[in-house]
Amino acid sequence: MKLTRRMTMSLMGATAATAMLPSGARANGTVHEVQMLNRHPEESESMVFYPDIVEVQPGDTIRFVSVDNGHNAVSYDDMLPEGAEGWKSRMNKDFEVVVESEGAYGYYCQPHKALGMVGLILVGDATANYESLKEANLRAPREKERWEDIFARADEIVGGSA
Ligand SMILES: [Cu+2]
Repeated sequence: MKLTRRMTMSLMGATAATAMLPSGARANGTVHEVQMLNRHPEESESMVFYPDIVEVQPGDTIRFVSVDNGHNAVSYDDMLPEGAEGWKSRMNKDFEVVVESEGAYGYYCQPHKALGMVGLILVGDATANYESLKEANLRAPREKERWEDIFARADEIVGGSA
């Protein structure tokens, strides 16, 4: 059987990608780690996801790493792209979610939501629902404050790609 150049390339690509991944991981997509921490490594903030903004591609994996105990990661019901599934991880456990839908995803730590332990995932071109996240229902002042800070930084990213 004769292989076309394109077939050969895709076979090689598949082999290389599979070889680099740990067993059980998806064949496609990159894994991005988000640490759940009691203290920010560089700033004087406590109870943080680090980094609190990640830019990824559809099919990538977000791995929440339980570096410090007492945290989890839960998606906001009103901060998801249309059709995307939410998640809720167990306390004190590492957790992985594969983000398939393009758009913006907001999430929080259940015990520290009111303290502003929140984060944002931008998947591909996030413009479809990004602005709608700003209308989400936030109750705690510290939670609002952290989101304002995140949006100020994310505006640069989302605006820049439009
Ligand atoms: Cu927490």
